[in-house]
Amino acid sequence: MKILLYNPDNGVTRNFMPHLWMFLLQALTPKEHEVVLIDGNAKAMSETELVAYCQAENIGLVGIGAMTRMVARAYQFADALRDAGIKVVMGGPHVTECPDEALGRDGGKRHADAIALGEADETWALMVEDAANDCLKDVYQPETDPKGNDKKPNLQPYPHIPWETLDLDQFSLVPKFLRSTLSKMGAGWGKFFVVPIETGRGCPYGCEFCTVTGFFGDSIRFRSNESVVEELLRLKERAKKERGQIAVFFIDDNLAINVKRVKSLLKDIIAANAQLPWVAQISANLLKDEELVDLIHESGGKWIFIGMESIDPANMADVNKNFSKPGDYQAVLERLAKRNIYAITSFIFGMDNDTVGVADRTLEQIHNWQPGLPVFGQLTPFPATPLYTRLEKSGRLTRPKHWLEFAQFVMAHKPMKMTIEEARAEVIHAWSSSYSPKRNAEALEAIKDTPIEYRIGHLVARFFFRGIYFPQMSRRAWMKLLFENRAAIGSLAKEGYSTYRLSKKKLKGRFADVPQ
Ligand code: B12
Ligand code: SF4
Repeated sequence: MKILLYNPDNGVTRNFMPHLWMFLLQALTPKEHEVVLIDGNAKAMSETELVAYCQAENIGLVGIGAMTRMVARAYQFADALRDAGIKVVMGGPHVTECPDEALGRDGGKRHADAIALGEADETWALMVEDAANDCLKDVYQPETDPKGNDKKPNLQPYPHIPWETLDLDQFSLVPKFLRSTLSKMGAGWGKFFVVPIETGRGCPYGCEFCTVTGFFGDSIRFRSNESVVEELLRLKERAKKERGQIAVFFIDDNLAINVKRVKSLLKDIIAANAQLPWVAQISANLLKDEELVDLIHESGGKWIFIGMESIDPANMADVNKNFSKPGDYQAVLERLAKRNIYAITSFIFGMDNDTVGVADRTLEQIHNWQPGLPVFGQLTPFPATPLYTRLEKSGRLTRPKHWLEFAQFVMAHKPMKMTIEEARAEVIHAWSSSYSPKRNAEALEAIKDTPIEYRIGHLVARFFFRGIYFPQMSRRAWMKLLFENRAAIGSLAKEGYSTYRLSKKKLKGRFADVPQ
């Protein structure tokens, strides 16, 4: 049977990185079946185009994964495929949290022939076999322990994802027309992939708005260091062969949750010379450790995603995230910046103690910090989270099924001290101020003493990261962005060119005395 694994985009913006679940399930598929992957973030398709593709390629089963944010779109694709007689199975956080919706047991339309609840590493092969034998059950769930909890995969051994041979072309971030020219630059920039790798699963912190503790559990399972290092080495080899660049996103929810373990992993990466530029999520409380930050730097860490959420400690207490102290943020960012590591700082507005002006108060703080990539969202009650239950019980949900009527930056409940419209205006104000051409130029100015490659990386990251949250899909939108930032781009290009000429001159001088 030929299987397609499909991840829809959210219809508004695009991710910069493919989803790990697709590669993982592909690796776990029994060998007699062929699996192809399409990520709507990389290859935009309409429902009609996807159906036509599946018919032309004789696809017998489509597996669709989705976060809550893109589930309405996932249902549209699933409906179109099922209407054309193609079997659809679904999995991922949203269908696990709302299984009745996908199966049409809540009175709505049925969207999937079958669903996988929770982690599907150990149920996927059975699902595929049942689909091939035309005997799919409605629900596939991992075995449970005597307490009724899912038995979780222990990640040892970890499936072999064949990065060295996978066709990754759809995921390259370099536009086709620039590939040939850029492949000749330095070590080669003909292709640029951001590849997801996990080193562990689970989080014990249980923040009120988050689905992770409920989904993956509060105890953490780690892969062995050897298996992570081996995967990095294969990726590094591939980047070299293709004259391209590969960066890694360690998608663990908190890479440093066990400090002793992460230090040993980073030391092993350094010892094996398996460094690739990497990004990871680490909470601020764990970044006080100087040795850890040194190891992050030496092992290739470039950007750290920090869920700062709010500069107001009362808000942090409300969402059960007291372990992260706003008073520590500045020192953490300085510690990172000293090693040329920058932070993606994530904030949530519309928390219970937020009032009008929260964006400006937050921006004022951010402007005093080392420049990073701030991102802003509004407090969102995802299904099956403690936050959802609290708001539901107190009758505060204004759109209990907000995912079926997605509206960007519009809250699904009434915040305590401001209106939904005010909260939306705060989020938009924070975004537009943080990524205006003026602010981009200021950020570059603030790091003017760092080597030029860091500053180029910073500006490029600013352009790409914004695209996860704002429409930036068309060539026109990109051209507009580049035009607006032409001053910053021009000055970096000028400096880059003179640095290049200078280094060529120096090289020539060094060889002048060598007999020809
Ligand atoms: C990496 C990541 C991202 C990346 C992008 C996603 C990517 N390309 O990987 C970035 C940083 C861009 C991102 C952004 C967002 N993210 Co995010 N992200 C994650 C993260 C940390 C890892 C995802 C991952 O790969 N997990 C590991 C894999 C193995 O797990 P998995 O995807 O769940 O897959 C397993 C099962 O679910 C199942 N499965 C999954 N799909 C399918 C499909 C089929 C057919 C089957 C059978 C099984 C199956 O099998 C897999 C193996 O067991 C998760 C947290 C987490 N630990 O999962 C949050 C998470 C998915 N993100 C979340 C959210 C909310 C967001 C944002 C909406 C945040 C925001 N406010 O803007 C944005 C949305 C972006 C957008 N464009 O719309 C939530 C989703 C909650 C929910 N119910 O939807 C999560 C769970 C985190 C949280 N705090 O709760 N995210
Ligand atoms: S927000 Fe981060 S730290 Fe909090 S529970 Fe979720 S994954 Fe854990």
